[in-house]
Amino acid sequence: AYRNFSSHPPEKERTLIVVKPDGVQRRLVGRIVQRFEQRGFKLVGLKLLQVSEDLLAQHYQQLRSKPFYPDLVQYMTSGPVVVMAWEGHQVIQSSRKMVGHTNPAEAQAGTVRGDFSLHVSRNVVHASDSPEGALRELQLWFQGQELLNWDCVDQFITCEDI
Ligand code: IDP
Repeated sequence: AYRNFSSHPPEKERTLIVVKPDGVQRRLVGRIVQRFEQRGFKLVGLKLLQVSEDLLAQHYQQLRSKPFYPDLVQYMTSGPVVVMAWEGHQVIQSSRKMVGHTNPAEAQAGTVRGDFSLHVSRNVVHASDSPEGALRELQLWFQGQELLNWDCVDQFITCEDI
């Protein structure tokens, strides 16, 4: 396995991506999923859910004292979210780049936020920002058995060579 990467083996890193309520309501789920598939990442967890204020308080524990926190809670609980776990080489760093700047006005074209949003209070998507954050958030949003390990049917042709 990974014979073509002998000096730089790919890392099996995982991250949490959440399509926020505005993304679900605006029918952006498919296009966001498509970007991660197209990049070559592997989907290892996926569900639609209504977030509780308690889970959100844990997820955004570092923002609880911010003046915008009440609005953030209202936003994030305004409808269902799609929660995903994606796996692949440097997926945490790459997905932050794919998602773009927190403030869509600063986000580059080609990023999810830069292509689909205008305002920081409706910025469509969440992506974990560090290995520690990704681990913490995956454990918060997913039960262990909801994250699956699986192989490509064509792994001997393509998947090893991605
Ligand atoms: P991130 O989502 O890019 O990691 P954070 O600073 O962790 O950015 O902020 C979390 C979320 O809080 C943002 O994605 C956005 O939805 C919301 N947020 C951040 N700053 C503001 C603000 O100044 N006004 C309103 N909402 C904000």
